[in-house]
Amino acid sequence: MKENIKKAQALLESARFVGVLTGAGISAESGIKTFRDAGGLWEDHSIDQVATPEGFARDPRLVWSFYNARRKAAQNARPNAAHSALARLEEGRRVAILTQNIDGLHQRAGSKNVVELHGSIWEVRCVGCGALTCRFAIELPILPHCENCGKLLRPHVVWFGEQLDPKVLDAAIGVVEECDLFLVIGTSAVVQPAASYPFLASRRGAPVIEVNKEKTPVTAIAAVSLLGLAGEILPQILPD
Ligand code: BJW
Ligand code: ZN
Repeated sequence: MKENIKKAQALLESARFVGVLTGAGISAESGIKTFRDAGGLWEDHSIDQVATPEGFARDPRLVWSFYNARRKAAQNARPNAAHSALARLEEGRRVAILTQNIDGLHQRAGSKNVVELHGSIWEVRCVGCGALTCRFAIELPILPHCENCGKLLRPHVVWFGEQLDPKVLDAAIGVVEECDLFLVIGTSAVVQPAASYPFLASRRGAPVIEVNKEKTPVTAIAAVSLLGLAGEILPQILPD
C-alpha cells in the first residue's frame, strides 16, 4: 500500500492536467447513501420506479418523495476529507472533476471546475415548458408545479434511458481527451457513459489512479489501485 501511495503521489506531482471521475462512494463518508453497495439506495427502491422517465410519468409522487428525502440528506451532509483534498488539488495545476453525484458537495468543498454529469438535486425543470429553476428550499410541495405553465416540475437529473446534456458530454470528452492523469474515485463504473471515461483516458496514454473500497472494472487498467476509503486515502496522496 505504501508503495502505491508513493506511486500515486509521484504521478500527481508531475501531472499538469488532472481529470477526475467521482461517484457516490466519495460522498459515503459524508453520510450519503450509495446506490449499489449493501444498504444502498437500490436495495429499497426500484430503479424502474424512481430513476426512469417512465417511472416519473406513472407515479411522480413516489419519485418526488425519493428525491425530497435525498435533498434533506444532502442538505444535512458536509463535504468530507476526500472532497476537501480534491479542492486543494486545484492549487497549482489544472483540474476538472466529472462527477456523477448530484449532491453539490464538491462545490461546497471549494472545487471550481466541476462538471455534473447527472445533473443536480438542487435544480428542477418543468416537463411542459422546460423552465429551469434553482430551488434551494428543502421543502417542496409533494407535487411541485411550474409557475409559468402549471405543468409538473421534475428533478433536473439524468435518469436511465435519458441522454446526458450535450454540452456536458462535450465538456467531459474534452477533459478525457486532454488530461495527462485520470483519477477515479468511489464509482462502481457500471453506468454509461461515465464508466467509459477511464478506459478512454487510459487508451490515450493517461495513467489511471483508482480509489475505491472494492475492485471495479477499472481496476484492471489502473496504473495504481488504492483499495480503501476515499476520505482516508485522498488526504494521503494529496497532503495539505
Ligand atoms: C467507496 C466508499 C468509500 C463506497 N470510499 N469507495 C452502453 C451499454 C449498456 C447500457 C448502456 C450503454 N449506454 C447507455 C446505456 C444505458 C444506461 C446504462 O449505463 N446502463 C448500465 C447500468 C447497463 N445509461 C443511461 O441510460 C445513461 N444515458 C445514456 O447513456 O443516454 C444515451 C443512451 C440511452 C439509452 C440507451 C443507449 C444510450 C444515463 C445514466 C443515468 C444514471 N442515473 C443515475 C440516477 C440519477 C441521478 C441520481 O438520482 O442520483 O445516476 S443511476 C445512479 O448510478 C446515479 C449514479 O450517478 C450512477 C453511478 O453510480 P455510482 O456513483 O458509481 O454509485 P454506486 O453505488 O454504483 O458505486 C459506489 C462505489 O463507491 C462502489 O464501487 C463502492 O465500492 C465505492 N465506495 N463507499 C471509496 N467510502
Ligand atoms: Zn412550465
